[in-house]
Amino acid sequence: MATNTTGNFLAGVIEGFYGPPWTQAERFELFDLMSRWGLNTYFYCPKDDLNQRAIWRELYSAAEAEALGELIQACLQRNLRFVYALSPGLDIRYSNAAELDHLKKRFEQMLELGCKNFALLFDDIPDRMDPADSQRFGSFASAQCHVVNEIFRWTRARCAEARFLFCPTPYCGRMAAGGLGGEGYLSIIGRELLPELEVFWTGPEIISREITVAHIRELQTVLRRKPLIWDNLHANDYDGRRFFCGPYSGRTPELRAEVSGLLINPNTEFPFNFVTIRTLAEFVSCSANWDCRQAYLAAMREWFPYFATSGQPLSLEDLILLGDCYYLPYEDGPEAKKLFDRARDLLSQNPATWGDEAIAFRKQISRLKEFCFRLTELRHRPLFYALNRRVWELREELDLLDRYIAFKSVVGNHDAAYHPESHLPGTYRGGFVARLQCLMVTQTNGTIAPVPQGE
Ligand code: GDL
Repeated sequence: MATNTTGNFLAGVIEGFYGPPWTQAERFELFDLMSRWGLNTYFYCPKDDLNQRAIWRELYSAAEAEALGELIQACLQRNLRFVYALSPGLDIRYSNAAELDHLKKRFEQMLELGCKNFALLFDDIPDRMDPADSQRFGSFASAQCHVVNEIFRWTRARCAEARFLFCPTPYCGRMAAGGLGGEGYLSIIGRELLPELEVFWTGPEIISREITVAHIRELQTVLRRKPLIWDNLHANDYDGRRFFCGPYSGRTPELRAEVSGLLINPNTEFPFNFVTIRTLAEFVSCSANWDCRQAYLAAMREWFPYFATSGQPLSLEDLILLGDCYYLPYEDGPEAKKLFDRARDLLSQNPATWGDEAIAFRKQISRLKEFCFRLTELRHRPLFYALNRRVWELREELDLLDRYIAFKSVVGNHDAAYHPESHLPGTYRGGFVARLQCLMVTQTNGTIAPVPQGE
C-alpha cells in the first residue's frame, strides 16, 4: 500500500487541538519525522491560534506571516503538503458578501506565502444562524455550502492544484444522529457541496474507539464521496491529566480504501506523539495484517533513545509499562491492566490473607515508582516537562498504595484504620474539581449518577 503516501491519499498530522499550539521547533521536528516515515500531510489549524478562529477576519502580522511562510517552505522542501484552515463559524454572516471578501483576503495572504491547500472548518460552533441567513439559505448546510463552494472556486482560480477540505458541523455519527446542524444536514452537504471538496469525519464518535468499513460505507452514500478521517483517538486536550501513547488501533487496513485520507489530531504536548505518529505511518503502509501491539512495541523501541538520562540508563521494559499506563482513551495497555487488576484483587481481600503477594506487588510498584522518579533525569527536558505532572500524580498514587499495603500487612494492623502522614485531606487529590468529580460517578454502562452522600 506504499502508494498511499505518494499518491492522492492524505496521511499525516493535524495540529487541530485546543490549547497552546506547537512551537516552530516542534513543527520542524515533526516534518522530519513525517518525511522519514512516509507521511505526506501537515494540517495547520490550532484552535487557539487567534487568527484561525476567534479573529478569523484579521490578517496575520508580518512576523506571524513570516513564521507560517517558514513552515510552508519547510513542508515543500520535504515534499509534504501544508494545509491551512480558517474556522469562521463562530460568528460568520453567511449571506453577507463582505464576509466572503474577508475569507478571500485571509487566503490571499496564505497563497502569497506559498500555501496551496486550504480548508474551511465548521466544527464546534453554535448551530443556529442569523435570521437573514436562514431566510436566504433555508438551512445551515446550504449556507455553509454557499460560502465554501465560492471560496473553493476562488482559490482554484488562483491555484489550480489546490486541495480543499471542509469540516461539517456534525462531524461524527453521534452528532449526526442527534440532529446537530438541522434536519438532513449531511444529505444537503452531499448534494450541494462541490464534488472536489473533501469532507472530514471523526467516526461514530468525536473520539472513536473503532472506525469500521461498514460505518464509512454508509456515510459515503450520504456524502456522495469518500470522507477524510480526522482522527481524535490520541487527542488529550479534553483531559489535562492524561496523554495517549498507545498504538494507532481500532481501524483495519481495509479502511484505507474507503476514505480519502487519514489525519490524526494527537496529544497537545508534542513530545508525547512519537508512538502515535510512528504507528499511524506503519498502519498507512502496512499489508493486509495489522498487529497494533507489535507496532506499539516496535515504536517504543525507537522512542526509547529519547529517554537517555544524566544517570544510570532506564530500561525499555519499564518504559513499556509506563506507556501502558497512558495507552489509549478506552483501554490501558496489557501491563498496566495486569498491575491494576493485581492492586484491585489485593485491596478486595482481607490483609490477613495477603501473604507473599503483598510483598511481590510492593516490589513491582516500587520499581515503577522509581522509574517515574528517574524521569527527572531525562536529558530531553521538553519530554520530561511534558511528563512531569502526569507522572508525579502516578507516583503519588503508587506511593499511597505502597504505604497502605505496608501498613495493613503488619500483624495487628489488619483491621486498623490507616491515616497517611503524607496525603493530608485537601492536599493530594484535593481541590474544587476533584470534589465535583466525587459527586457523580460514571457507571460501566456509560450512565452518570450521583454518588449517595453520607451525613
Ligand atoms: C473536537 C475538535 C478538535 C478537538 C477534539 C478533541 C474536531 C473536528 N474538532 O471536537 O479540535 O481537538 O474534539 O477534543 O474533532
